[in-house]
Amino acid sequence: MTTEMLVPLRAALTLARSVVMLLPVAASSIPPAMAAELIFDLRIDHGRVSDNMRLIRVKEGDVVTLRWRTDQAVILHLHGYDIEQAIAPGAVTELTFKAYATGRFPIYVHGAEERGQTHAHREMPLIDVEVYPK
Ligand SMILES: [Cu+2]
Repeated sequence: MTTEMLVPLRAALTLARSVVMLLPVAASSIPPAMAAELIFDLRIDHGRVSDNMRLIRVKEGDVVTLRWRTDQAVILHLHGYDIEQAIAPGAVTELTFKAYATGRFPIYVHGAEERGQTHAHREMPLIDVEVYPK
């Protein structure tokens, strides 16, 4: 091997070493859970959401936005997280929450008589949100 070939090789090794030393710093700046911001578009027609959108699956820590359209004014209730959101026709209404709790959380359409945290629903949930551990 000639000296002319050794010089670029040594430069490459030095560069490789400095890249390796930088890696731990770069890795620590990446969030460990890789939480995502997720958006789901949902449409209510006659009090129902189409079957293929009736189950929303996310991971713990995700920031979830449900973008609602509806043909009639309703109040939605995300059980467990206990978020109520009124939605009306002619607009897109966003319901955003951070999925900090794992489990299955139904969203029901509320009538005037269904208020507060503890109540039963006779009908099926509009959709279910499933939050999986990270
Ligand atoms: Cu409810």
